[in-house]
Amino acid sequence: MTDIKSSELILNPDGSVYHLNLKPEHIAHDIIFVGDQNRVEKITQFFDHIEFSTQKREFKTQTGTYKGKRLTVMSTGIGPDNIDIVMNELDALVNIDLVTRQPKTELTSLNIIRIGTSGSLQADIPVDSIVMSEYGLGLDNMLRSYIIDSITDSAIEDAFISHTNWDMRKGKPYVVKGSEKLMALIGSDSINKGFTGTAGGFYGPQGRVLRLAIQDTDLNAKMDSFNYKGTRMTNLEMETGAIYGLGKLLGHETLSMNAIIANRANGTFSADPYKAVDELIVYVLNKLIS
Ligand code: R1P
Repeated sequence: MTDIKSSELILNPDGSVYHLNLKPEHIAHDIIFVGDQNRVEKITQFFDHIEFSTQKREFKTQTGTYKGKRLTVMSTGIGPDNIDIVMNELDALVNIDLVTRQPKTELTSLNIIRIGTSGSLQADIPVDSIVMSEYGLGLDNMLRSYIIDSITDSAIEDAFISHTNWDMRKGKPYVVKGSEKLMALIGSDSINKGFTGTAGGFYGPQGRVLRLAIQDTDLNAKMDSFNYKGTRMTNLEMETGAIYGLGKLLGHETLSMNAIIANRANGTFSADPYKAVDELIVYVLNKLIS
């Protein structure tokens, strides 16, 4: 096989991958994603010790141990475009020999758990609660640059397109399920589950109107009422669908856990969003060592 060219797999002078600034030895097998770079230390403050830290742009990484378990915490910044960078470079760290520039024959599957913030779409999923994303429902188009038909659920996609009368000029929504292995490890009966909508932007793409008119003012109401065989839309954010899609394509286990800090259905926002996130962090860390 020909080598992956320097222009395609870009390495820094020290041999680390271009955006993440990481070498293979810097990452654990279990990885926590957060959006906000300031959330990395909110997690690693609980660690026994930190062995490695780096940051380039919005991508901050720390690796250490929590109660003896080696974990990496990494900020992805905002949006599916950043997830394309993070997932591909993380995968390169474990599944491409960075010296020979050849894909490895024996592949490694990482466990990747996102601890994110999100807006609920249902009045009965209040602020400060937790949502586990059973499915990512991607309203962004990033994933469609790849060949995704084998990992997406076309029956749910068709039902969503029909229910929302989706304008296909915005691109075709995609649906990917999260890791059943990680859902079994991290989930519990008291946690809300459902479809997490992943938008390619924060305002118009999530139905927010400031000064610009949007293409479909009823979209959030239509998403609220979408129900596929008993599974409904729970929340809206900007990374889960892309993480699930690239995780499945690359062979990694992925799960997204969401602290609900806004309720779009009744217009409320958490009085203490940091507390909701802190509680989710402690919950996930303890599940990871269970
Ligand atoms: C928007 O404010 C950001 O917050 C949410 C969205 O997905 C988006 O990234 O998640 P994080 O708090 O994890 O960044």
